[in-house]
Amino acid sequence: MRLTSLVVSLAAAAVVSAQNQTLLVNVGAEMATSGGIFQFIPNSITASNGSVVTFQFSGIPGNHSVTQSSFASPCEPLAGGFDSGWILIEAKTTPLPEWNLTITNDQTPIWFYCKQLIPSPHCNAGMVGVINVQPGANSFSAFQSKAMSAGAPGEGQNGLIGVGASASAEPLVPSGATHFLGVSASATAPAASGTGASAAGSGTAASGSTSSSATPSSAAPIAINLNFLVVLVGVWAGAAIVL
Ligand SMILES: *[C@@H]1O[C@H](CO)[C@@H](O)[C@H](O)[C@H]1NC(C)=O
Ligand SMILES: *[C@@H]1O[C@H](CO)[C@@H](O)[C@H](O)[C@H]1NC(C)=O
Ligand SMILES: *[C@@H]1O[C@H](CO)[C@@H](O)[C@H](O)[C@H]1NC(C)=O
Ligand SMILES: *[C@@H]1O[C@H](CO)[C@@H](O)[C@H](O)[C@H]1NC(C)=O
Ligand SMILES: [Cu+2]
Repeated sequence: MRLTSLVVSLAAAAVVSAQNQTLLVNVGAEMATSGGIFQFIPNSITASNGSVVTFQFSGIPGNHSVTQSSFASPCEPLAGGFDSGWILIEAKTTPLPEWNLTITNDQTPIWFYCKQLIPSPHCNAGMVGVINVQPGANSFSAFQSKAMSAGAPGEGQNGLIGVGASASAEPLVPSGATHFLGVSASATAPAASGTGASAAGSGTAASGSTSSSATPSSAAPIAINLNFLVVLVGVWAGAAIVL
């Protein structure tokens, strides 16, 4: 009986850790918020493959972006990176503007910044964040320090598909908010290590289908195995009760 409850709790823990998470990141804050308006809250999260990170543009008034960069160049758009474009929100809307990114590779850090220059560059004020930071020298605080001493943020426009995370749709922009897209970054963006993907708008069919189809096919067997485990444990628990 003791063994059975141990097995049940272990299986329950495994199921919880394998489930896709839904995570919320606030984009921008208010004057009164500790740390000021130029920040992502939280600015460092962990998210496994298949998890959805909801970027909610809740800093009002605000005019921010969620733009993928790299540790090496914190305030420059990453070639083949994701980019929400700017969302201007002057007064509260219902719902708030939001943009969902689904994690496609949780094994490598996903760095991002806000590319807004008005009234002063947000990235250089420290408006940066990371998903899945790893132990070592490339910490969030090292990244933020580099951002604050970097040159003016890159404004080039990337699309929905990123490196390690992608969106399946443009941001939700309710009436009362405004969406701005810049000029394509494909001609100027620095190269991403290990990817030849071009940085373009939502029409990047080739890189998009490659990176988004990889995850479901590798994740599906895990889900099936876990379901099987749960059934198996249920049968064991049932047997233990009968005995
Ligand atoms: C979790 O994410 C994977 C990969 O995107 C997907 O195939 C699966 O359906 C998701 N599971 C749930 C419960 O949402
Ligand atoms: C919002 O940002 C966009 C892109 O930088 C800019 O074109 C627009 O003028 C800004 N609007 C306000 C009110 O700051
Ligand atoms: C998440 O997906 C990426 C890309 O397919 C893969 O390399 C990585 O191993 C996956 N992570 C886990 C924990 O399976
Ligand atoms: C973002 O994802 C969350 C959780 O899956 C969902 O409830 C919400 O409707 C999505 N928002 C958009 C704009 O797709
Ligand atoms: Cu900003």
